[in-house]
Amino acid sequence: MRVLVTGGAGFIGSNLVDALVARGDEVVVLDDLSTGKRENLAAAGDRARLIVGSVADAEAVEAAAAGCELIYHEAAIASVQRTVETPLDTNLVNLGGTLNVLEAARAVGARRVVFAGSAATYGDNPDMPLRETATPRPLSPYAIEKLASEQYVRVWAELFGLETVTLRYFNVFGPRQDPGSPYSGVISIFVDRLLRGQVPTIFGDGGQTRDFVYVADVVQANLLAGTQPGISGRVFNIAGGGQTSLLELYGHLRDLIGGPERPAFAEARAGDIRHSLADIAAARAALGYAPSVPVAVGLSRLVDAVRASR
Ligand code: UD2
Repeated sequence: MRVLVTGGAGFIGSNLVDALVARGDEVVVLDDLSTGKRENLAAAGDRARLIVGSVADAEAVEAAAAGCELIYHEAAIASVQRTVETPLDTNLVNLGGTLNVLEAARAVGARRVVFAGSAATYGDNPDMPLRETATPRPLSPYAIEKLASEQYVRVWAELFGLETVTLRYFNVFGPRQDPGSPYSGVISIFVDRLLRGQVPTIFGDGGQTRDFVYVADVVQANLLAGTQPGISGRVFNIAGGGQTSLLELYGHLRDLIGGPERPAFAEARAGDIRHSLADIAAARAALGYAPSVPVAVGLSRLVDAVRASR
């Protein structure tokens, strides 16, 4: 089948593209290469066709979607910081882009749209483990853009009979995640620093926890969400379903790479959430999702991949 992946040259998108190509799909990628990279599509070869364009451009989205049965909408400005600094711009991409994708899906007669939502929509909701029914408490423009997108996605299923699914990603890590900004995923930053012989910095006391999920499991969830019948209009947490503290994380990476016994410590980040843990029962029951890569194994695979690429 022909599948569109917006943001398909990015971290999560390109890992998904590889899996779609491997199962024999013909893949169209729409990516403006603002953070995505052409080389992320090298492994996919000519079974993935890259169209350079933005999801904020309705015509480009519709052209890319032509003939596609299934659409994965992974494109977004993922930097929370940028959404705080320039919300008018990021809203055009993160919310306007979602609406463009839904309208393009309708125009070309696509069967289903799978949307990349975010755990950011929960904000500082303390009801751990977080269930999809927990009250959203967005704390940033980014979280609002993802939450409002989810609502469009759900309502488009009700209004127009398009099949739609939202996957709320927790802290995703793995190969191709860019460590380039201070707000990049903590695992990408720590691996990069340790491999360069530098000392990573933990913000706060390191007792904060996250529900890390290896990108291959996020890909698994997407493949299931693209095909499973009877799930239209629903929202699912996609996470590992466990908690890892930053101190534990540092310990795992030190075992794999080496480095000083203790990392550096700096003041906790303003607005940092203390704990995050997903309830993944809904994804297990309705999608058949079962995370298969424990954090320690994912870290080892990531370190091997980053070493191989240097
Ligand atoms: C994640 C998402 C973000 C948003 C948010 C919602 C990522 C990369 N970010 O932010 O987009 O959805 O969840 O809650 O998935 N840290 C350090 N040292 C570093 C970098 C980070 O100690 O060099 C800490 C940081 O203060 C935090 C933890 O590591 O306590 C995780 O940070 P993160 O930026 O990877 O992800 P998070 O959960 O803040």
